[in-house]
Amino acid sequence: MASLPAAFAQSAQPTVLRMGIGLSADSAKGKSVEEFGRLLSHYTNGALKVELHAGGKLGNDVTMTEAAREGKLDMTAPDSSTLASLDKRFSAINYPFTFNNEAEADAILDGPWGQRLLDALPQHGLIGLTYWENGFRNMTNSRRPVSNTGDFEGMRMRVMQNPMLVDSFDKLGFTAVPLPFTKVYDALKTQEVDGQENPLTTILSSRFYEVQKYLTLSRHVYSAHIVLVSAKVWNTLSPKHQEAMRRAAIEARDYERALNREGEADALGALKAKGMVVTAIPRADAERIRNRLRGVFDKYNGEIGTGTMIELYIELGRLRTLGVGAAVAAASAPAAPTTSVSVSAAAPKVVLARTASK
Ligand code: TK8
Repeated sequence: MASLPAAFAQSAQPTVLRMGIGLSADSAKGKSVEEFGRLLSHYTNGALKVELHAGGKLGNDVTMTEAAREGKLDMTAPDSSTLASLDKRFSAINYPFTFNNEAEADAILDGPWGQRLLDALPQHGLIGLTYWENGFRNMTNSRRPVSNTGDFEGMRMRVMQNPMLVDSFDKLGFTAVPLPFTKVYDALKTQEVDGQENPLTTILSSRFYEVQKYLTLSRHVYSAHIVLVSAKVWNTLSPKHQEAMRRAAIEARDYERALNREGEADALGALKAKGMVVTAIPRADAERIRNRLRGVFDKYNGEIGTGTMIELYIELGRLRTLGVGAAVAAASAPAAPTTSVSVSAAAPKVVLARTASK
């Protein structure tokens, strides 16, 4: 090998990008990292490869993001809420009962609003390629069926490491316990916390049903995973390879979202079959919850910047006026009538008036 010209040696030796994720290899996310790797290898004629390290083996969302910033990890895909420590605007994605359906989330995150947040990352040592779906979050707990906001009282609830979420859950009567995802299963098992909240696909792929009896279909927060590359690594790649990375990440995004969405309906059936007792938060409670959170929103609107929030609500108002996602949401509503996916939130109403007056 040593006698080969450098160019030959290089083409024979692919660059391997190590990508760490918190979810398991058989989650929609894990499968989509594999798909991303296949596409990337294809578009770079085998020059770039991706190596998946799933199940939190390389750390949690916060520590893997830090490692990527330092150039010690090539890629990761944390829940975007954890990036609020770098840029507070990331919290805006996770305001409870803000997106009515997946189509709205896609339009916002893939549009100029989502892009502006990605554009803020290079100054923090990260390249944000695109948003993948984590999904609408639902609650589980080991104590009792939850079917209205009164049932939240006193329950110790694990939440993601994001101050807006901690404040929101506290305000609703829970005792919010921020923990990295990698600690959740054990914390539930030892009853250090009573409950957690995640998309149905994660509750299934992370086997939370083994340690949680009650599932509440609440769809209270939409959350996204963000595909990150260490800027230190990115800067060593040729423009052609950078382009291939973006293209592969976006194509894998569409694959991941489709897989996650298909998986959601199946996951509900599977969780029931595992013996989980399923309840739902009625539609009217969502409105009440948002009203109770006004003070929290006021605080974070200030931190995030009201301009960013208004732009978000104007865009949501525009999408609702156009009926984006309405048909999809109706078609994908779970069987039980009380598990409706669509919730009209207090704040966007104001926005509809704004949009209408344009
Ligand atoms: C996995 C996490 C997970 C998220 C959470 O690393 O922390 O609850 O929903 O998907 O990103």
